[in-house]
Amino acid sequence: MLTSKNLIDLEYKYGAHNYHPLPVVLEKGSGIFLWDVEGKKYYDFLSAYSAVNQGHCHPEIISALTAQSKQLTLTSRAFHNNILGQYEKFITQFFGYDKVLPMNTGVEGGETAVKLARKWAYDVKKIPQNCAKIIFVEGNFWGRTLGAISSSTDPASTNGFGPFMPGYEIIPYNDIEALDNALQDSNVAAFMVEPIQGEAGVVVPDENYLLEAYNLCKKNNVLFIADEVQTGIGRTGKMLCCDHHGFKPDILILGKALSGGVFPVSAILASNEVMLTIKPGEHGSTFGGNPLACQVAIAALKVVEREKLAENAEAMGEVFRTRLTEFSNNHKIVTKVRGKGLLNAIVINDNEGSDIAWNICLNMAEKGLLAKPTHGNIIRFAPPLIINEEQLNNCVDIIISSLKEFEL
Ligand code: IF1
Repeated sequence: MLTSKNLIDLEYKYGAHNYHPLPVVLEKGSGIFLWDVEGKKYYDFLSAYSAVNQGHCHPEIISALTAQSKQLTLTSRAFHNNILGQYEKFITQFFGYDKVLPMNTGVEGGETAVKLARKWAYDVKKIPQNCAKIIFVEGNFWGRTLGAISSSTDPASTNGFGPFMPGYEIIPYNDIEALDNALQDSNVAAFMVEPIQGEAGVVVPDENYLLEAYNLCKKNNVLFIADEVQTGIGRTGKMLCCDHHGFKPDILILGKALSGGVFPVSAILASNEVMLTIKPGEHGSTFGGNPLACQVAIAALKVVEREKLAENAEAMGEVFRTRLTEFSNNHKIVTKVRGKGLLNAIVINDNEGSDIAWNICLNMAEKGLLAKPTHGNIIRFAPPLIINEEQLNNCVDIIISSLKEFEL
């Protein structure tokens, strides 16, 4: 029987060293729970970075996966398959768009959105060829490809990977005046933004920022691209985070929980005017729109809707932030509590370089709760959206008990 240590050693010896995981080796997941190879049980408070909103191995998603897996898994798009059209109708009506372009990972969703925006700029807005600009914000994260890191302001994402993609402009997040100024350039095709910045540490903009940004884009004939790969599918207390602000993005990017963590599925949704600028043979992917992914995504979305997971995220998030804010008001170790729905984070009172947040996460793991720091002193808390109030309060008890052990 291979122990956690044996398995970690195997990864170290034979795998790339492109991650620094917590020293926990998981072998089973169900609902909000995970078990390691020694049989220790944990509450999952990361949800694979919001890919497991429906809970681990949700039975309805698994049965959709297994049924289709015995029928047909992949044809490529060289031919039609009997599931794709039904999925495309389902998801476009579910979110209220004309069309969907199916891909696999979140970053492919971002790359597709950038390509669509450029095509639309040249074909519809009539921007001169190769002059289209996309506006991004500081602190953004949309994946690891060269197209994605070209918009990054995080040295850990960019150092040593240049040269970078031209046609990008980066402005401060949550700064309407900066966006207004950037949009004066008639060559701007689109503004791409996360409604809440996940990787940056669950950075929530001012309440009116997103709608004002959207209205500025409309005024300047610029596409608003919402990267809802992490905030979407119920995570922030609405089906989409943009739903809190009363507008529909021109291009919507979904991923992660679109499959409930069961399979890589991403989707880009847009109007006919935008989507039909890409012609046959101009974009796609081997696995994009495969029947397995389509069935899994239909099941995953139905679960979120029928189990009212967005509503539960809203309610449980209030409980979480209320208790952690009350703790923070009376203990110096936590300087800030922020988030929306069940996408939350606490800022630990230390300089970014120290490893208090890491040690707090190790301490919580000992106590049976898994979370991981981002950017040194910020700990993100994002449990599956199925968590109930009793379980949530048990988890907050664990979190507070660990924080108290590191009180300043
Ligand atoms: C890893 C971070 C989170 C994303 C948003 C697109 C993507 C992501 C808003 C790309 C992916 C993942 C990547 C994953 C860890 C996780 C992450 F810490 F890396 F930054 F969530 F914050 N848009 N985020 O958050 O989607 O191509 O990965 O499917 O280990 O790199 P992807």
